[in-house]
Amino acid sequence: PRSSSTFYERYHSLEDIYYWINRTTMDNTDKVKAILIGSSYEKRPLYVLKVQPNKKAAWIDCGIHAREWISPAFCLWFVQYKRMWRKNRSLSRSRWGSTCIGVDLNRNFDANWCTEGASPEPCSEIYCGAFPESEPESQAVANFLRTHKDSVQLYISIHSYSQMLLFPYSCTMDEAENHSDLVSAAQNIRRFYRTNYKYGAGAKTIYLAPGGSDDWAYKLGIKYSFTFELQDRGEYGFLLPPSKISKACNEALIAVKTIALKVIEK
Ligand code: ING
Ligand code: ZN
Repeated sequence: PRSSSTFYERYHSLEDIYYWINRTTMDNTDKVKAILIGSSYEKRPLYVLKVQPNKKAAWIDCGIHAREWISPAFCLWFVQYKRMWRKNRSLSRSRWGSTCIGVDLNRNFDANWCTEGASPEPCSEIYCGAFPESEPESQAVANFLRTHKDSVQLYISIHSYSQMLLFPYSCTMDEAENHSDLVSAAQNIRRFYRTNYKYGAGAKTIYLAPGGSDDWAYKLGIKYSFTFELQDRGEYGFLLPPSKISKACNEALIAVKTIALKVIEK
């Protein structure tokens, strides 16, 4: 996944929204505060959510009309958006004149750069940047790997979520030249997991995504190149609670060990 957790792509009962308000404020005591400002005719509490407390503020209300379901959904989406940033923070001007922030660093590498599965529009969540390695972050990674490519035999990029082990290619539907090796490495890992992980070439397993770091590293000559999508499968999505960190990390650790052993053995 790349934009939002599935929770925000559904409508919720009032009871669920109260629960969400509670959790959002508890998990972000520094950024979000709930202020009780009254109650409805039917005696249900009315809350203001104060986000990123500042002197100057804007008021947004949602749900004044009950049948306009998309309206409260927007308020949840809006509050969530502030901490659901994906891209880096660079400024660029869109064709339409508006200024948008951020390049998707995992679309900014030189692997079928900015073809289908990426966007040339600066406001997009999958904006590829003005040219390959236009961003200091992707440049730094690429420079380091170029310098050290003879000693680096394994490239791993960690993302979340969805519980998957992905390998080249994501930038084209073509099969990697050592596809069967990559498959058997991934299968090997799965045997040690109790949690179920899907695996496969990126483009065929999730979606076409050019300009990704693992494809670029592969093309550079690092024949074992993986993207891990860690836990979970969408229950908490990007906001995996602290109590689940150790399980998610221990799994990833086993995976890294397993792959590393296999690569060294070659
Ligand atoms: N997923 C990756 C993304 O950038 C990916 C999937 C893997 C794309 C490898 C390209 C190459 O969309 C997440 N979670 O960001
Ligand atoms: Zn990611």
